[in-house]
Amino acid sequence: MKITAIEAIPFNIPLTTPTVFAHAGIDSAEHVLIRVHTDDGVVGQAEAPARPFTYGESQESIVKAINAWFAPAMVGLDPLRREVYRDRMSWLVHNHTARGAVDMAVWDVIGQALGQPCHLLLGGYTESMAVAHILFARSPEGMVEEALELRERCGFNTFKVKVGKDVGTDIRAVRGLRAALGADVELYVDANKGWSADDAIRVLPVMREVGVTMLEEPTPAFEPLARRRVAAASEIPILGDESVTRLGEVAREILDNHSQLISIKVARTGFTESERIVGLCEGLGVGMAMGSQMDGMVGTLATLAFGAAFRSTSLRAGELDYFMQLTDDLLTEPLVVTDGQLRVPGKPGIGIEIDEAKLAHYRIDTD
Ligand code: MUC
Ligand code: MG
Repeated sequence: MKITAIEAIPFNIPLTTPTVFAHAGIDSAEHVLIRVHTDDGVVGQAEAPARPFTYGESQESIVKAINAWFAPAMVGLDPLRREVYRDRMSWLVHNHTARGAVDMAVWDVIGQALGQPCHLLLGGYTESMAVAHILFARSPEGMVEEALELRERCGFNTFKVKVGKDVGTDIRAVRGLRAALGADVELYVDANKGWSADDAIRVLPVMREVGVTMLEEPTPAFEPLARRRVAAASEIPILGDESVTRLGEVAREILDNHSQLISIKVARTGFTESERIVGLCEGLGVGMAMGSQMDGMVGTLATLAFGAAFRSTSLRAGELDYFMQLTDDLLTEPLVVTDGQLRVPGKPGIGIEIDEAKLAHYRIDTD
């Protein structure tokens, strides 16, 4: 089998309400659907989300990276030769989600060609994962209301609380959530680099008091002394996210002891590099959580396939419900979180079945 073409289709889906977090936010899901075509008719798919605040990518830059650099490097290759295409794509710096999506779409080709789901090809540890719901920045009362409503409706037991805009609001939010949800619910926080080291150290006693289990990216990713101070002061493990966008950064963060847990986002490291990150973390005794690059349903299926494949990535609840913030999506069968869990569909490849009418409606590259 040979890769014959790679398509990059930008599409926009409005959100129900704008997503806001410490340093940025989005009003609509601006993503690119990647399709890897092969000479025997199998088409692999994946989603690249444009997240300029983390990777500097836009829909336009993703389409450009695919058309100008990644597609020419891949066309003519046997999709099983993952080390060859990894090598051929490695000269280009950045372009994380464009590269990640190409990699996952090739895995989708392989799964479909073999008639096997990707989570089985990768490891096949489990068929479902617990889902963590992300509470984006709004009033503390609004967060409490949302958490109670979603726990009732979808059975969530784990909540990630967006903090990092204002320390006073952050404290009211975590205290309010703990009081409303009780002791059995897991709470962790993500500051998206929004705190200074002083802010982080100031809120630590409150985070301990309310039983926060992880502090995600508390301070700016590339301020080593601030990170060292916070890591030294914190009994709560720090979960690296924006600071660990590729394998070498994961190694550096762990060796510097700035992060004691690693967020794996397949949107940025695909399946091939994410597998290496899993091996590195396991070998060093560092835990992982499956993060969301604010994935739509297509991206969520990929995160789920990878997370369910390994014991170490399925131990913690994965961030697998951002699609609920979108007014619509592209799959023929929408994903539903039940009893706080999402089940792997079990279809060959990643299991992505696109509703072509919806894609035609939301794509922005046609008149
Ligand atoms: C998250 O919760 O980690 C926000 C910025 C980013 O890079 O990812 C998100 C989602
Ligand atoms: Mg994060």
